[in-house]
Amino acid sequence: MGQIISGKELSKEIRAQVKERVTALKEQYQKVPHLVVILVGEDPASLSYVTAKERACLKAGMKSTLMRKEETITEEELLALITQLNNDQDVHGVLVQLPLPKHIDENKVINAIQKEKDVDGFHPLNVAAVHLGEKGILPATPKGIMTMLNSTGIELKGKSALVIGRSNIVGKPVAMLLLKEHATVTIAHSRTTNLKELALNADVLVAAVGRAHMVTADMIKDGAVVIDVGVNRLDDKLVGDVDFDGAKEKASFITPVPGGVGPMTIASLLENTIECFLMLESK
Ligand code: L34
Repeated sequence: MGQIISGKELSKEIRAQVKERVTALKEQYQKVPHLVVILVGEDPASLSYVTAKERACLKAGMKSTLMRKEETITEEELLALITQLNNDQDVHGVLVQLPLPKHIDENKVINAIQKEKDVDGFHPLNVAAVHLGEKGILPATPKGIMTMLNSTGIELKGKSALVIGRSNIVGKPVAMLLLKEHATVTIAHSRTTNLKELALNADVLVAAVGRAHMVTADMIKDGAVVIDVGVNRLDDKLVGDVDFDGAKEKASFITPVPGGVGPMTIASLLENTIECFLMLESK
């Protein structure tokens, strides 16, 4: 049976480190990092994620503002709000929780956030940095995944890694980060015809599709490291993209849902907020 990589425990350690760094920053700059999170609409899952982000900020000694906007906010109004936050010296990070309502162009909104305040790492300039292997803000979920992989002590160099899912938020960036660590990376997606074959060859498998239990035990190579990014509601229960109970018998390491990648996303966001603070304040 594989070992469980507890995002819950690992994120606690990171958050304690963040808290210490915030104390030191407060001493040095007479202020603390301030994250502003914008939530448009009433989606209960999104609300629970942004509430968790706010709580984590406050617990780490940072300043946090949650701005809730009606579903009917126009793109123009949202862009104007972002401009205002870009110009606000008291704000170090701006996060617009996704998804946005259909009448708003997500790319336009992401592009509007000042690069140095882009705590999500979604701005094209930060995306480019990841692709070029340069320094930039890493998106929180991929960053958390790499921290989890790192915590196992396994060597990624030369390993075959399969990323299932090609989203801009998770699949694409995590593939680039695995590549940077010298893994041989394959990206599978909804049109992939030989998923099982690819999966059975993978030493590291990252499932980021958003389909409950789509990765089953028979698809997992013995001793593989399995990272489950899915957060799906199935019969009122929270489950991942991986059939955990079956998969854990074959994996060497596996992340649970809940308590896996989700908490690591939040811990990485706090780290990013400090990075943004430093970029803005040490100019
Ligand atoms: N802009 N939009 C922006 N940035 C992000 O980084 C996100 N994401 C994704 C959705 N939209 C975003 C998140 O914050 C997904 N996501 C996220 C964050 C935290 C958790 C899950 C998804 C999380 O903490 N999950 C808990 C369970 C929470 C529950 O009970 O609902 C877990 O243990 O997995």
